[in-house]
Amino acid sequence: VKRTPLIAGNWKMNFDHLQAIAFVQKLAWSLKDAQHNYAEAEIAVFPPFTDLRSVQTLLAADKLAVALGAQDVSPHEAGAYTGDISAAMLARLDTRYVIVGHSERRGGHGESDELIGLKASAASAAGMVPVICVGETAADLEEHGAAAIPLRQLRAALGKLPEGAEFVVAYEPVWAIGSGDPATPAQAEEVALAIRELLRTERGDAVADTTRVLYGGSVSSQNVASYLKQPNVDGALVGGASLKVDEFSRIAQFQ
Ligand code: G2H
Repeated sequence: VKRTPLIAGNWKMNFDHLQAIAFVQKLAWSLKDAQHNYAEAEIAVFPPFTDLRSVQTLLAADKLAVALGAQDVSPHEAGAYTGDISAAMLARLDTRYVIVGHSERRGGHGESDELIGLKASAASAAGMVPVICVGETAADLEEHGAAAIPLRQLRAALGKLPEGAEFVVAYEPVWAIGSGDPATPAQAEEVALAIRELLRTERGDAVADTTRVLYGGSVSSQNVASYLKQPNVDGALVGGASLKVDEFSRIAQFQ
């Protein structure tokens, strides 16, 4: 089964809306210069909430084949949730993807497996595709091995996500994030394969064969191709290296 690779740039808390506009314009030129073959990979950027409107407008005007993603979403539909952003609000901005369960939210904001499942479900109900992040810490790795914690996290999220919902899984070992010490391609493949096997048991062959499993954690233009070569790795969630136009553009042309 052929899965279209997804190259996702997670900007985290970087770029105000003016910087975002400048970045996306440069990215558009860079990708056009390179005559990037969009059919081969899907590219998405995940700006902070305050930049989404500006980036949406630019992407629409430029007819650029770059999808828009958000970094988080409220599990609630609407109402008295100060500081939250609803899935409907994001969907109205042509947001296609929503990251849920990034380790910086699991760790830094105490988000539970259950909450992350509810967020995935809210995104899906609004017509978007959740990018469910899973990954083990260095201590987890030592105690349980690589796959156990990611699989527990994914199983919990799937428990809240209705059958038939499209989703993406991003395997991001916490010890590899922003550390410059990425997982080896073989390590990424081992967990990606375990994830796909879990999808097969939980959701059946069609979902297991078509769902994209990304690797994230210190991905760069130097190493991206080595991950994409793995049979069960279908793309990358890129943080630090997605903030430099030329570097992200090279990553997007990983072939
Ligand atoms: C992992 C990744 C993007 P970085 O958080 O989600 O960040 O590429 O900086 O390790």
